[in-house]
Amino acid sequence: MTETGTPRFPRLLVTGGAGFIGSCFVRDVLARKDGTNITVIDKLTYAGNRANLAPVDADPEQSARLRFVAGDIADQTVVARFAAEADAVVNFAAESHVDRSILDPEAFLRTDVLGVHILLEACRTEQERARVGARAAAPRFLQVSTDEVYGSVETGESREDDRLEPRSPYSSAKAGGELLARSYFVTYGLDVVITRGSNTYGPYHHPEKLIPLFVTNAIDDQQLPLYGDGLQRRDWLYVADHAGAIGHVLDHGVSGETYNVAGNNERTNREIVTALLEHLGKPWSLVRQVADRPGHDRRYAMDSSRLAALGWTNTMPFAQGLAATVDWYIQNQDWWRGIKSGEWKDYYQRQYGARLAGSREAR
Ligand code: NAD
Ligand code: TDX
Repeated sequence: MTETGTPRFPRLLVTGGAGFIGSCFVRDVLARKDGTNITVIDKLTYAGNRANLAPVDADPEQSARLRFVAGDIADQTVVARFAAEADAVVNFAAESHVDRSILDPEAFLRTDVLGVHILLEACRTEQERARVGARAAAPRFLQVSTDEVYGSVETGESREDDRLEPRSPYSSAKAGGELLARSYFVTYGLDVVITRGSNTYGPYHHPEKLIPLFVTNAIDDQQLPLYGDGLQRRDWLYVADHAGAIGHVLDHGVSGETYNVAGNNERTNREIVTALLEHLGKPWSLVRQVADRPGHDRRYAMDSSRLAALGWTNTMPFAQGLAATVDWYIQNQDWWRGIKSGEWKDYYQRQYGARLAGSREAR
């Protein structure tokens, strides 16, 4: 947003806007009621859910400023059409789950690398149109990346200029996507900014990920499959803080720069599970120690002073965010029970069947 209250980018193309973080970004930007119009392109994979935008549909003023396109970012025709009408492109679209990338990596390359390439090419076409006067300015491109591109960080905190050492098919594909985005800044002078966010949690989080999986399983008194010793460490960031930081970088980020978005809430997985069970009033005996994730990154931690210098700080205290998240899952059971059916059952069996059969009580 500019100082006059008018949006810097009045027409946004938001890819992956029906997913967890993308839908939060769309809901929050439209709720500002500053006149921003958003086109969402989302393939509606197993992780995408049109219902994540229901709060927008419920308000006629907001829904009039949202256009939803069911489409693939790797589809050049769809992307070109909507990039032509956008002042900025914010790319949330991705295959995002590490465990699925271990089971089946190919979809990750297609969306997280090739999809980014198609989006960048569409922006490059628009840059050329701007050069010949067919539009006012080239679109800005924001690539949503992840702390996982640094790989496992045993001590200290990753800074933006550190080496990228991704270790899973997911994080390697994400690193490929963001390096490609950076190359379009260097090579073609495209206006590119990149964010690397920490492990994000909050409402509308697909129940395949640690926090929503364990909360929804525990509500049903189902076993909680903790990988290995459970002493892996993650830095947790509330979803509205992550979406807000992305909006801040979109508006204020320096072209060509990358910004870490840390949560500054480092916890072991065991600490997370203990807190969830406590809030739900459920026993630790639900927790099973299962075979570890292959190549499991032990720890992520980032320094986000560059983002702080740009004027952004998180606002959600961790205990409050976690409590609000657990309560949301208690109150929105239709949302996740719908997801935990159909394809989900096959996935769950593939991912956890043998693991749980060979599990032992977690001490
Ligand atoms: P998500 O899996 O919940 O949502 C991804 C969305 O992208 C879904 O709506 C899906 O339908 C859509 N999508 C997938 N492939 C597509 C394609 N080819 N074309 C169009 N749409 C497609 O993911 P999320 O947790 O909301 O993550 C959003 C972004 O943030 C991702 O780029 C992810 O790598 C990154 N990120 C996530 C976290 C986290 O903890 N969740 C942390 C840091 C960064
Ligand atoms: O069943 C489980 N048991 C378990 O012990 C699951 C699903 C996870 N875990 C562990 C693995 C990790 O140490 O919990 C931790 C968190 O796992 P995930 O929720 O799968 O997240 P992670 O692998 O850390 O990746 C997340 O953060 C960075 C997002 O899924 C990525 O999209 C993001 O880039």
